[in-house]
Amino acid sequence: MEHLDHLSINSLRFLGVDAINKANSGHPGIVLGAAPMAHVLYTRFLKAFPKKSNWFNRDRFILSAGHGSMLLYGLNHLSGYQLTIEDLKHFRQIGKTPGHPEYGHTDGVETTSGPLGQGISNAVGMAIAETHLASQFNKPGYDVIDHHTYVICGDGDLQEGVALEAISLAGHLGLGKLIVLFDSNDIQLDGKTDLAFSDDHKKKFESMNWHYQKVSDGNDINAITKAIKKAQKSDQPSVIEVKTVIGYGTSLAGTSNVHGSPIGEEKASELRKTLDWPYKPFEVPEDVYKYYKTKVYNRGSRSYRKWLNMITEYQEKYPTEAETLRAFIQEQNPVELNDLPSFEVGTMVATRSASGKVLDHLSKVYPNLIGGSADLTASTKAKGADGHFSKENRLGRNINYGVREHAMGAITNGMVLHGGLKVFSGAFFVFSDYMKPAIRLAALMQIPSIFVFSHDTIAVGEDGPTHEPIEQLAGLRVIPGLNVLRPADANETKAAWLWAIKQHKTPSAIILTRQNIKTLPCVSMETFEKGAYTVSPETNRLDGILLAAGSEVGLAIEAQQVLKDMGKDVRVVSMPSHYLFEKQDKAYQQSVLPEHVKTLAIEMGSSQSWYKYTRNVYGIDRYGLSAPLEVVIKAFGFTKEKVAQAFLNV
Ligand SMILES: Cc1ncc(C[n+]2csc(CCOP(=O)(O)OP(=O)(O)O)c2C)c(N)n1
Ligand SMILES: [Mg+2]
Repeated sequence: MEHLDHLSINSLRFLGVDAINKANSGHPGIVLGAAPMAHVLYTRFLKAFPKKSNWFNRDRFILSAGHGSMLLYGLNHLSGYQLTIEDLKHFRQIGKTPGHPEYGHTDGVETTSGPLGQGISNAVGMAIAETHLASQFNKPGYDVIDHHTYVICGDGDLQEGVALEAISLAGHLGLGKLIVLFDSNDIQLDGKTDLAFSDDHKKKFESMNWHYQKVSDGNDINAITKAIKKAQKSDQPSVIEVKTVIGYGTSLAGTSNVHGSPIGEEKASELRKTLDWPYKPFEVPEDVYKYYKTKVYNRGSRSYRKWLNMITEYQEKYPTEAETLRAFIQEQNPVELNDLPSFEVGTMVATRSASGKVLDHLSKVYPNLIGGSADLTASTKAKGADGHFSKENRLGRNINYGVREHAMGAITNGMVLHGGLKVFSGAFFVFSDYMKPAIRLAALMQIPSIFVFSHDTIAVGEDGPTHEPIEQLAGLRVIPGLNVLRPADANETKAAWLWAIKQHKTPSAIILTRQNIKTLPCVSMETFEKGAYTVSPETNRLDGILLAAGSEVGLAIEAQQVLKDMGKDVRVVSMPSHYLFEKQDKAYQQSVLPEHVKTLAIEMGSSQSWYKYTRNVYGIDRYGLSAPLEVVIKAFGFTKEKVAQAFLNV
């Protein structure tokens, strides 16, 4: 091994060991074992310019095994990202070096990783985004979009279902520029992987249409280099299983004891002797900084400049494409509510159908809108334009996920993180449970993924309780930073989409009906954006309020009439978004839902999320039934008469 490589790899190892010791918390095992492969990747291959960390055509690198965050921080510090040695000294304190990598928090971090399986699945999304945009914009001699997506993952990542879903899809789609380095150390938290795992990685990956290679010695940087070069040539996604020793060099090497606890001062001194490391904690030899400056920073700078020159020529030769690319990257939003298809008041339209129509329209206005469903396109109507995205048709904007909801969520996030695209996914609402970890991460990362869900209540009917959401609305509404939009009709559906597509930092879940519902008097964007508004006012005096969302708004309006006939003058408030309503000032909130006015919240789902607005909730806190929808709805008392009676009973 070249002297400088040796020195650099040990710098990474000791930055990890010492920062983790100082924090008295962290995962040194992976840092010690995987430092060589990470070093090879950065110094030989990674095309990124640390000074311009958001350069659009950079290679993406994802540390899917996010518990190895100190490896990423070490690499990014040496490479010249905005991450000082002081930041590393504050590992796991409030600051730039949190326990697991956090997107938007630390320069050079491409995604939030740590929940195992998510990072590698995000990477599949990034690789899809790259190849889609490349096919759209590249011209002979002008590969303006041309980068790899690299991943380091561990044993745990590859045990997760979400990763397997994503890997399977990546192989099917032939994402050749996705390269995974697998830190294969046969150890995980609880002990040896063979406690719970005996798959044959080679057979598994090959059967999923991946290019598989093995490097038997994780310290053999020439073998790793060769393998990555070979992987780059494959038109299949590649995995390189690199056999490593967890906690390399320490007396705990090869055991799970070094997975997730600091090795301590004593063992760190021993390690200094074993690895012949005369330097103090956080002392990095100047030659290592110089080496990274030459190999990563300067190489990246040259690639970046070359790309800028290419883009300048591209702009001259292909001004239209160049302008479109610019608009994609800058996320421009040209649409207003009136531009979208109109739905006549009084007509019966399922909000999933309205959503499908709106989406078709938006796909025309936004040539960068891409997405698809998890084998439910016909049901969710969440379908992208320009045909199916496939190995043969990279321009297709409809992604067939198969029945892989969880990966769909993570891949959606990955495409959004890549940039240049607006991305949606579609599934049955009840199966949002299968996607929850990815939805949560979208919210945590503050990225504008759009999750479309249809079949929102017991009105699903015959498919019965397995398919009838109950607690899902409450469950999603409590995710901080996620806007759950439950439109009351076709026009609110339009507004929901418009809101979602204009976001830069907020993910949306748009919750839609399967059944036809009445189109209500037109909503304005202004009132919709307030989260709740009076959709049908009281006539003279305010005897009470019926507060509802989704299909129950129409029902509340019918119940309002029943109550009127009984001499009660009530207001109906539609609340498509708790999230947006919470953002309004007290005065507005009070004007819509005055205190001390009898208020009944109505929703065909868990009562949980309504108690902050009223003590009186007409909800469903048990599972549904299998029967025709009219029968089910009646059985649960969601008729205008029953609702009116419930109001009177309050
Ligand atoms: C979804 C999820 N489940 C559990 C954990 C907790 N956890 C973190 S690392 C780890 C073991 C992972 O093993 P491996 O990937 O082989 O890492 P190594 O021990 O080799 O560093 C576990 C269970 C997690 N981060 N994410
Ligand atoms: Mg392991």
